This record gives sequence, C-alpha cells and structure tokens, in this order.
Amino acid sequence: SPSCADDKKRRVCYYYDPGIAHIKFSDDHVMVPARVAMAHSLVGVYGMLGDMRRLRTRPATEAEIRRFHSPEYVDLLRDLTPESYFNDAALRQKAEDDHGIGGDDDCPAFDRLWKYCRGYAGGSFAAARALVDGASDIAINWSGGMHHASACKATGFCYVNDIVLAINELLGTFRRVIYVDIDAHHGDGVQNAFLDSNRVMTLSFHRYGKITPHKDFFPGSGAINEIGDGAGEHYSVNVPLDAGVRDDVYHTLFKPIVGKAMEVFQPEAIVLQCGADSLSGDRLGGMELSVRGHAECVSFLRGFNLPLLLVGGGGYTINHVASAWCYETAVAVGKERKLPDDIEIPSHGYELMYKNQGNKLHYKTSTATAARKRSSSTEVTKGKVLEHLSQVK
Ligand code: VJV
Ligand code: CA
Ligand code: ZN
Repeated sequence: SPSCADDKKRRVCYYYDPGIAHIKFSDDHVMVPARVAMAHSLVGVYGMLGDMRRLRTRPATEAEIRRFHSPEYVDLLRDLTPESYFNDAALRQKAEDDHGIGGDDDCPAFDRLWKYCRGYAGGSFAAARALVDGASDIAINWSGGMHHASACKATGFCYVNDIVLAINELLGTFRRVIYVDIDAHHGDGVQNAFLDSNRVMTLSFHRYGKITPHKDFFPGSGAINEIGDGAGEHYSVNVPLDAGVRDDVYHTLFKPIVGKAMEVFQPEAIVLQCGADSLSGDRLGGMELSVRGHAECVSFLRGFNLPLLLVGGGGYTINHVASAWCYETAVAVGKERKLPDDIEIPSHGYELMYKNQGNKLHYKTSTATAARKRSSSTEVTKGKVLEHLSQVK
C-alpha cells in the first residue's frame, strides 16, 4: 500500500513531440493539442526537464496501429485529408457512416490527422516500452489518453486509442495491468477493448447522467452496474458521479476504491489517464477538482511503487490543463513541494494565458456551484463499487 512520506526517487521518462503540438482540429474546436506545448513550456520553466529522461518519440507505424484498429479504418485514417473528404462523396459517406469521422463536429477530418494520430500513439507506445524494458519507473505522454476510440470508429475527439495499444504492449511483459481513468468522461473505449479480459482491470471515475431531460452527459455509458463480461466479469469498474464533485467527495471514493482494486487485483503495472476536464472551470466537464485534488490521484498511484504510465486525455480550459499536467509532472519526479506556491508563473512565452487564473498554478476553484450533493449518495456509490470489487477472485 502507498506510504505517505514517499521520498523515494523514480526514474521518469517523458515523451513530448513538438511536431504534433501545433496541429489543430479546426480554428474553434474545443480540443486544442497546443495545451500540451503549454504544459511542456511550464515543465521547462519550472526546471524539470533535467529531472527526466527524454527520448525522441518516433511516430507509431501503421502496423503498430493495426494491432488494435481494423484494416478498413486504418486505411481511411491514413488516406483521409480535408480535400479528399470534401471532394470524394463516397469516401465522405464511408468516413461519416462507418467510422465516425466528419459529420458532426466532434471528430472532423482535419489536415495532418494521420500525423497527429501516429504522433500521440507513438508517444504512448514508447512510454509503455520504457516500462517494459525496466528503463523507467514512470513514463509520461501528455499527448495521449484518447480513451474513447474503438477498433473501427472515431468518437469523442479520439481517433486512435493509444491507451489500448500501450496496455497491449505492457501485457507482453506484465501479467495484470490496472487502468485508472480520472477524465470527466467515461473511458468506454478502453473498457470495451478489455471487457472480457481478467488481465486488465479498467476503473473509470466520470460524470454520469442527464444534462437535459433528453441528453446524457457524453458518452452515456459507465453505469455502476457495468462490471465486465465472461472471464472479465468484475474487472470493469465504474464510478458514476454527479456534476460539481469536489476534491473531498472525489477522494472519499477514489482512495478506498482504487486501494481495494489494487489489493484484490494485484496488478504488475498501472496506467493512469489524467484527463484534466475533471478540473474546476473546465469548459465541458462540469466537475470541481482543484489541481491538487487531481494530482493527488497521481501521487496516490505513484505510492504503490509499480511501473506507472501517465497519459493525458480531455481538458478544455487549456491554461488549467497545462497547470495540472505541469504539477503532475512534478509529482512524478518527486518535486511538487519545490514548486513555488506564492509566486506568479514565471515568464516563459505563454505566461499571458494564465491571467484568468491569477497567474498561479494552483488557481482557486469555484465556490459558486450550489446544490452539491452530500455524503448519502457518495456512500451508496462507494458501498456498491466496493461490493463489486470484493467479488474479484
Ligand atoms: O456530446 C457529444 C455528441 C454530440 C454530437 C456532436 N456535437 C458537436 C456535440 C454533441 C452528441 N459529444 C461530446 C464529446 C466529448 C468528448 C470528450 C473527450 C474526452 O475528454 O473524454 C477525451 C479526450 C461533446 N461535448 C461537447 C462537445 N462535444 C463539443 C464539441 C465541439 C464544440 C463544442 C462542444 C466541437 C467543435 C466545436 N465546438 C467548434
Ligand atoms: Ca473517467
Ligand atoms: Zn473527457
């Protein structure tokens, strides 16, 4: 179990590909890959690049991507361009109807899409290999974490599921891998990929339920009674949450549930999806975690002293995202206590982006959210999930 005063150093490997940092989904899309460049700049200005090994990431190859994704879907991802999408009606129809690209605005056919997919998937692959090789204790790819993509379909801003690819790589060496997902959305793509496996336990915390009388919070799955299929029964774990959940309620659930999962499952490696849309003030998430509360998930899992893969994910108020991933990088290298709390974010090129948060890494969470539900529903959720976990053999 994790120790509190965890001063043991970890060998941290950090993957950042500047070649994909400035690719855009569109001029106004909510998913902004440049948030990773912002996080990277903060990591630099706080002096952490010297604390990690940095290996150049090579883009994932087509063959590597085919290990999870379907042949037809990979062909399409590789060949689709804004021009071919626009000019070829048959291709456009196939992209939209069969593979979730185009159509609505979530997963557009944008310029350099294939390069973007190969780039972030390559980072997660390399990170997984650094753990398999034993070269690192913790490996980080903030560009990854695209947890919704399925074998043959793009959904929820996710085209290639780098997490599934990375977990499959880890499974070549580690007998059991636990996947923990703190993005505000349900980690459906990863859950579905390992639904009937007892070698991967997937555990997602997410907002769940109606946002209007006719609309569920995306993607709508992740009910508490989704527990896996066949040999994987009890190896899918879901913790549905109400909007507005803050650090206190979150950790009333997170620590006992993840602690219990670690105990019953005894994994040999951990993958943590650090989606930052669960932070207070996110454009889409509607949750109320502070940077510290979010990062506490990272330190809690780091405390188990197992190979740990950290990936990004959602996060739509990009200054908040960069703040969190910078601080979580500090947690990984064991330097979080050395990040100055009182002084403003130093000048590094993006400093003007942090004006709305008072130029501090640890910005104030909103207190305005009324009607925060208290203990009763939280305790019910905790009881049910722990009951599911007690059935793991
Ligand atoms: O709720 C949905 C699906 C719709 C159809 C498509 N329209 C655009 C929105 C409603 C039903 N999609 C969600 C997808 C959330 C994906 C989260 C991904 C992650 O964080 O879990 C991991 C990376 C959704 N919510 C909000 C939006 N889409 C949205 C998309 C936009 C947008 C505004 C909101 C796309 C483009 C633009 N604005 C310009
Ligand atoms: Ca989640
Ligand atoms: Zn999300």
